[in-house]
Amino acid sequence: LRVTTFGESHGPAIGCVLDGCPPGIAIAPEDFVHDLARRATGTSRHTSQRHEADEVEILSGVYEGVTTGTPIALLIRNTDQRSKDYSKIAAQFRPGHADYTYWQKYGIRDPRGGGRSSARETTMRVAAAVIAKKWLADRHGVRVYGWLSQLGEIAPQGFDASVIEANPFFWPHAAQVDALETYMDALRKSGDSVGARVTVVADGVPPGWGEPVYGKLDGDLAAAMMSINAVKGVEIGDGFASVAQKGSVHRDVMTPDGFLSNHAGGILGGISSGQQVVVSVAFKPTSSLRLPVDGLDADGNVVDIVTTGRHDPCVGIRATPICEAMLALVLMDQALRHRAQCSDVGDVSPRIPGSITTDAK
Ligand code: EPS
Repeated sequence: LRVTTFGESHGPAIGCVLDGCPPGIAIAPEDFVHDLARRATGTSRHTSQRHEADEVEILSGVYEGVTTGTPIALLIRNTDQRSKDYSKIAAQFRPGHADYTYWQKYGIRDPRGGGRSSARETTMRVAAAVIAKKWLADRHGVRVYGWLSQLGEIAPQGFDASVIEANPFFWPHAAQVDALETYMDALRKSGDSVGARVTVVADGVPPGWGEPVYGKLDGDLAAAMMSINAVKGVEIGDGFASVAQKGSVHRDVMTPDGFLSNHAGGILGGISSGQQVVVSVAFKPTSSLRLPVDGLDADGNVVDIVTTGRHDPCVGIRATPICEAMLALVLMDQALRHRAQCSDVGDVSPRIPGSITTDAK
């Protein structure tokens, strides 16, 4: 499975091509609405107030409502990219922003709304993954979902999966939502931004997905998550907490009824174990701030930089569907590779039925 996206935040349209998808998956334009709305800007006062229609046009690869096996091309026309004078922003480099490294690499500046470095690019990842999520669910009973597992220094004080979709933060503990609203209101008024952590999981992944050395499931997941704009870290299972653990604690004990823990995050030796796959992703605080700061202009002079516009004070708030998307796309890719190489093997004994009580929280 191969995915690429194209388009700029303030260009005429954004799109993706999803190649290598099996034929026969039922897909209609309505299927994209739910996940695109979950990721969209302007759905609460805590995100950018840009209002995009995010209406998907299926250009190829689907005939009479089902995928044909040929490349699937999806397009979304930008509808709320305000035209403005880009000359000032084009002549400056914001500290912490990719505009400096794009310039160093290409020697060409596309200042229209951040171009490819805008979070707008993630729209098409979510669109492509609608197909992957559907295939994983229908074909393998795999369910991918996630939540915001840290906002700045605030961590959830409880976990109830049923409340995640009922608040603008994808937060798993309803009693804290008012406090998050207050925190975000103060942050927005201050002109600053903050980082966040997103946790995504996949239930129902069978054992055996992933290549043992090159193309490890965890390696592919790390690369996929790191390819999202603003991501600075990825953990599988206990991740960096494993550093302080003893082996006698970290090992997930096997019983005929299930694993007794899931420190490994459902992946052993690059291959899924049949437990819940658990990935958590660190998002940096966004760099487009109203707070003035010294930056450089294109001639190398120090200049005062203040970014105006409709920016996210915490891009992690709407990143849960984006991380779900990358998890689903990687799982579908690995499932297809496993089917290609190992479909003759069948189930081998003993097969442990996942974890007993150890799903991520
Ligand atoms: C973004 C800045 C804002 C956001 C944008 C991400 O847009 P603009 O370029 O118009 O200022 O609205 O996010 C989206 C449009 C989106 O769909 O996610 C940025 O700087 O990353």
